[in-house]
Amino acid sequence: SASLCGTWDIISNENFEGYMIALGISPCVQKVAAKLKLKKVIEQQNDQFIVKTLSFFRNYIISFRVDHEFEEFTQGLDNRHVKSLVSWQGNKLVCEQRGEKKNRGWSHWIEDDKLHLELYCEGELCKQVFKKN
Ligand code: RET
Repeated sequence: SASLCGTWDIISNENFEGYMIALGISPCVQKVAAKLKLKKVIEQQNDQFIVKTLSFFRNYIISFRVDHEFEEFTQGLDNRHVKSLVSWQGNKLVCEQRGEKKNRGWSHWIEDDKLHLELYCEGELCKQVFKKN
């Protein structure tokens, strides 16, 4: 399937607010975060990924190996410790984040030259779309 690699700029962000509320993000941070022009930088070497979520306000950077569970600390986000497992499900790179919050995770895929990201937590679904920079 098409590569996720590259530098991506957000063009739509549906229900980011609901997702942030589900995570318990403070109202002040929500207000700032809702307006951010997020950038994703994704790098891949074989089964190893680095995903950078960048903005003037805060950056969130993770690296992981597909099919290898890792301890993720969601620093600057909701500051929780989760056990994360990323795997390929067809053309989608899917992450399950096990921890205090139920039904939490995300999935990334390419569709029509756009990067799609769905973020979910406890019944809230946020859909973000990015175009190649
Ligand atoms: C920001 C700003 C502060 C508040 C929130 C944020 C959300 C970040 C998210 C990052 C997701 C990253 C993923 C990486 C995959 O590899 C922008 C740090 C809530 C949702 C899915």
